[in-house]
Amino acid sequence: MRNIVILTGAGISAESGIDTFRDAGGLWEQHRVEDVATPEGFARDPDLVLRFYDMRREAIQTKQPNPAHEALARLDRDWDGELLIVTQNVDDLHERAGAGRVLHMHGTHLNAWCTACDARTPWKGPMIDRPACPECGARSLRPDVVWFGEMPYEMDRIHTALRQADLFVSIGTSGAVYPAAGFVQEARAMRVRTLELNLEASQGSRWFHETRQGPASQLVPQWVD
Ligand code: BJW
Repeated sequence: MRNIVILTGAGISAESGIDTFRDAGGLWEQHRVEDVATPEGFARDPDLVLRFYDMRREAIQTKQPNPAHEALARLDRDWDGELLIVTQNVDDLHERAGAGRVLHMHGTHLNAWCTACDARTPWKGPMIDRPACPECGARSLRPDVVWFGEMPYEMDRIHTALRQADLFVSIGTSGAVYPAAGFVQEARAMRVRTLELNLEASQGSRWFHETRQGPASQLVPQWVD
């Protein structure tokens, strides 16, 4: 076995203290998805959306990687075959644990995106204060994240990695959001071995060759080491 693609979701960061979306008490119980995670919601009430992401960004900055992120960083360091960690998370805990081969398909809380000139620049200070774009000066910054109805990033690179993979591992994701939720079927169609590590059965569990249930901080180091 040479080539591994790993998909991670909010569940891998849950034990670092970052809220998931769809679990009890998760973000979608506190906020309406249509209001804070769609371009239409942003157009309707930008202040609400900018406050939501300022709050999320501040919270993420105070959190630390957990043993699951650390185990994947060890794997990334030691694995001399191809490896790609495709994360749906906007946090940077994979990188802070030391992983290098990470792709953020739903964007990152580290960047702002200027809707006037299309530049991605480091996100500095609360966006609710409407800082100017460092490239063009317009006050048109939004979080560099992918909302419903928008195209996730680097899909070509992900499809290529899946086509070349020997193993696809999904960690801490509910399998509720496409296209990520469809990767397991894509992998199976290419005869790639598939493994799910999640706290509980997910919407996609039935598609995996093997599923293991439990907290990521235990399951991921067990799988890696
Ligand atoms: C633990 C744990 C522990 C807890 N240890 N585990 C096909 C069919 C139907 C619909 C569609 C389709 N294709 C596209 C769609 C529409 C839509 C979609 O999927 N809708 C569904 C709701 C049905 N998808 C899109 O719109 C996507 N775009 C797209 O497809 O573009 C195509 C296009 C074509 C042409 C023109 C234009 C576009 C974009 C989706 C963007 C999602 N964005 C968000 C917000 C990102 C920014 C932010 O962070 O705020 O991404 S929504 C949110 O959900 C976030 C997440 O990345 C994503 C997935 O959530 P995740 O990570 O799975 O979290 P949870 O909370 O759902 O699950 C956590 C899991 O962890 C649970 O299972 C727990 O049990 C587990 N867990 N503790 C281990 N300790």
